[in-house]
Amino acid sequence: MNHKMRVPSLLRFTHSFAALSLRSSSTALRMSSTEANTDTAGAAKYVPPKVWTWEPDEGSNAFGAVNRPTAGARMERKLPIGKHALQLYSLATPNGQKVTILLEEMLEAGIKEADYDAWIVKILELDQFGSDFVDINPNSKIPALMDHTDKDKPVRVFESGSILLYLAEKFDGAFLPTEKRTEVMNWLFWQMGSAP
Ligand SMILES: N[C@@H](CCC(=O)N[C@@H](CS)C(=O)NCC(=O)O)C(=O)O
Repeated sequence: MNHKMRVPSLLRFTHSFAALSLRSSSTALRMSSTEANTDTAGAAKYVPPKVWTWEPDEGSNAFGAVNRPTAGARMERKLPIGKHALQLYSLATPNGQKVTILLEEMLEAGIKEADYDAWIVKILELDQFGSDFVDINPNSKIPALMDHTDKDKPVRVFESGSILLYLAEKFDGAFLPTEKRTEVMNWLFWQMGSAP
């Protein structure tokens, strides 16, 4: 292979690419200075205040009362505990369904210990901010799981991916085969990071 021939042509390519990028970034700069106060549709742009203060927005949409710049329990509230070791606090959203689908698959595969009690957490009624729930998931999001297998040391599990992995490792075998562990992890992390 003739490296002498290839290097200059690669350099030429890099130089023209750099020139092109410079041209487009200076165009972008020119645009941003002339059109700083409006967006492409001509609407007024949001200009961040120098010091941001939170303005409560309880009514503009369904999530107005949910989102706040603070964390922690908003009220004292006990969670029910049923008869099984696994207590699931969740809702049938895509994030919630991942866990119930796995638990049901496990039960279907004959893993009796995977039986669980499921309790609905109504996020639009702000159940996720109750004190017992926040003790399980400090981020106030469903799904959340408590494992009471060891009554003296119950285990809290939050984040749907973490719950899936916890269950797959607890009931080892079919759902996390050793020889395919990396491939399973690839898809687990893919769905957490990329799936809708
Ligand atoms: N990364 C989290 C996301 C969980 C999540 O976004 N849960 C939503 C429902 S699907 C929730 O509880 N929202 C309530 C809130 O944000 O206050 C997970 O995978 O568990």
